Amino acid sequence: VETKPIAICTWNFQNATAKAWEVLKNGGSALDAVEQGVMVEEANENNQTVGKGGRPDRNGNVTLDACIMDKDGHCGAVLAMQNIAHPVSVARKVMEDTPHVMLAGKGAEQFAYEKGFEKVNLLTEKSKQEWLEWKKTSKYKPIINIENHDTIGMLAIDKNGDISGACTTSGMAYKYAGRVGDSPIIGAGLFVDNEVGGATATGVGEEVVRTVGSFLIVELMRQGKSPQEACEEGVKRIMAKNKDNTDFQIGFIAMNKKGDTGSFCIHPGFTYRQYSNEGHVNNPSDSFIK
Ligand code: SD4
Repeated sequence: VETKPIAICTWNFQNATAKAWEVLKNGGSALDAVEQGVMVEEANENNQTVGKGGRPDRNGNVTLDACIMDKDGHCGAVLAMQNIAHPVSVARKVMEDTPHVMLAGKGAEQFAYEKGFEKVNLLTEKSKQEWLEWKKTSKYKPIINIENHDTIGMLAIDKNGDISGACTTSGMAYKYAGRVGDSPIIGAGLFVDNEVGGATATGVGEEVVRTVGSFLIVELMRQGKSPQEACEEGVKRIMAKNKDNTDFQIGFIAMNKKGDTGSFCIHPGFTYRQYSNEGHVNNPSDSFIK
């Protein structure tokens, strides 16, 4: 297989993808590229769905979910972790420095401190004020493509042809305390098999978990489907379980070993950013509902 360095991510996160591309161009690994790439959004306080600045749960606590997966199928994840600015990096430490795959809540936070991560306040004034406003009615309804869907999932191939992926989010705004979505669940929000390709998701995580979406897409590619065809099937599987409800968004992106990419979503509006030697583009995704 001819090697084709490439980085893609959910949505139009240009700075994050540019960072991943810089790592790849300098000969870095796909693992470093996806970690450093998504860290850009974790640090971006204006992104209210990832890292610092993320919207809190209904109690006003920002709780973060993230995972990472490498070319050897090693993976690490943190679930509902508070007070740490870069959950993806903690997830990587879980992968590299522990015999475990997932650490949750206080345990994850404690582990992060032991690894030298600083305690930071993740709740910005803007997210706090919006939460206080939300509390007046406490009505929870995800708004398609606007409120709740800016999780970053990223996939990369490096100069050796190896694939890695990462996914990081603050989850659904005003979720129940302790709620965990798809993003840190290996196989749901992210899956990489270096022999085949990778996939990652954004949108209403419960639906992605129910169908183990990213694993499904990688397995469909293993069986011969293109990344595009596999993403379409992934969304159709979800829609088959939601015949009377299209009131939510899901977006999948996928990449195979050759560096071919694809995406599919429920509602128009989802895009994915792509950097490779062929250029830097924001690809519009085809959608189930036209
Ligand atoms: C979740 N998939 O926690 C995430 C939400 C998301 O942009 O994609 N937000 O369910």
